[in-house]
Amino acid sequence: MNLHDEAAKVLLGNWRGHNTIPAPGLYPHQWSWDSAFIAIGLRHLSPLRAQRELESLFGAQWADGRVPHIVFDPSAPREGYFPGPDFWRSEQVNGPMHADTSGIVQPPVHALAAWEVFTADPETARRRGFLERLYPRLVSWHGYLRRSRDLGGRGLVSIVHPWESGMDNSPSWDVPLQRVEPVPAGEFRRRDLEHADASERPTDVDYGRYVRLAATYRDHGYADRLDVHEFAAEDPLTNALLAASEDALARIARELGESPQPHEEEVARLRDALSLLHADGLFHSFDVHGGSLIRGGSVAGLVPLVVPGLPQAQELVDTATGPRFRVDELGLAPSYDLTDPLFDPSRYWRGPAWFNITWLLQRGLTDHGANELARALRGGMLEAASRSGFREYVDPRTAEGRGAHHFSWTAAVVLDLLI
Ligand code: 9WN
Repeated sequence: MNLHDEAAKVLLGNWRGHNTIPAPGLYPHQWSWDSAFIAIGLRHLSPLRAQRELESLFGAQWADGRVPHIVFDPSAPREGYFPGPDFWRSEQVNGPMHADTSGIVQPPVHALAAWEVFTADPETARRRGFLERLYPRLVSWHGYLRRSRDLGGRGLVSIVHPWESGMDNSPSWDVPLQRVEPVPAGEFRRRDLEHADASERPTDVDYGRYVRLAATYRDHGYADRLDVHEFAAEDPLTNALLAASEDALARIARELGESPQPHEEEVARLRDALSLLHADGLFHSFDVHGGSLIRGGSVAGLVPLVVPGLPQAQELVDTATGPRFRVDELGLAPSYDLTDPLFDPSRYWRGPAWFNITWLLQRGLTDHGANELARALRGGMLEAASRSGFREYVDPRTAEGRGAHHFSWTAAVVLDLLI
């Protein structure tokens, strides 16, 4: 089988009727930013399914506009993933008729995906009213982030849980997490370790802190007030993807005969606000409680390359190709600075290369005219996916596979790169 057909097999094998799971076993439900990347690949196999992927996610949107990070599949075992629906108790906020979901969010890459899905088959999308129905929901999603998550009052979105970054155990969170008292490991049961090697996952202490933060949020009715959240960070990846998604909303608005202007203004505003996070050749998260930048080497700091017209783009290219990331040589983006003692090539977001992030960088580099480097990343991703067999992440130095097998967004970005 060639790489295209193998990728299609992974993606179609993970389809569950209305949406795609990230991977069998470890992730048996629908995840928010996974669905966006999945839709970007799936549009090449079935534009209709790609539309449904996003529609099913937004079908579980909360009344306040938030798009939950997990939508639980009622036909999957209730205890198959921890923390499951009995932990999050979303029905206490949304009522029993609403889908069971988590109460936190993930990076807002959905409008960007919606536009890409539309372009794959505008005729079917127009006939089905795909953008007409999704546009107000996307606007309300961004409105939630802008309105309820500017916890630092600086015009940037704060994430309130490491899971919201999508980069759960990134070393960026080590310092702010020190303030959080972990729930003892005996008080919850980790289901992830039934499917993945413990040396490639977060530690029990990490999990204890994740559980504490999520339970506190839940016990306050998912209220977004700084005194509820012990963890609050203005993350460059979240804010950069919001800007890129606002740019996509401007295109969507134009297609629908609406004014793109509010979205264009929002892109410009976020581009300026992001400069608050810029130092030493890349962007950093800002620890709202600590009142300072978390200086380190997370690849999240390179993701602002996806922001159109970013003034610091050349600096980011220099950092990406310098000793800390060596993306030109590796063809992949390590999730953490290779030269930092905290770099770990196998442990999740502390070093391994991930395909969605490398895809975003490749896209941003193309937009900023760094075509040769973008081509190197394309080649690196295709080779690593083929060699590892669509694993969740890989050792950035050897492309040896790590984490889950048959991982959906790995297959999705491969399909997108091949077409
Ligand atoms: C918690 C599904 C998700 C991704 C995240 C990744 C991982 C979950 C977990 O898997 O997180 O949300 O159980 O570890 O870190 O980026 O969306 O693929």
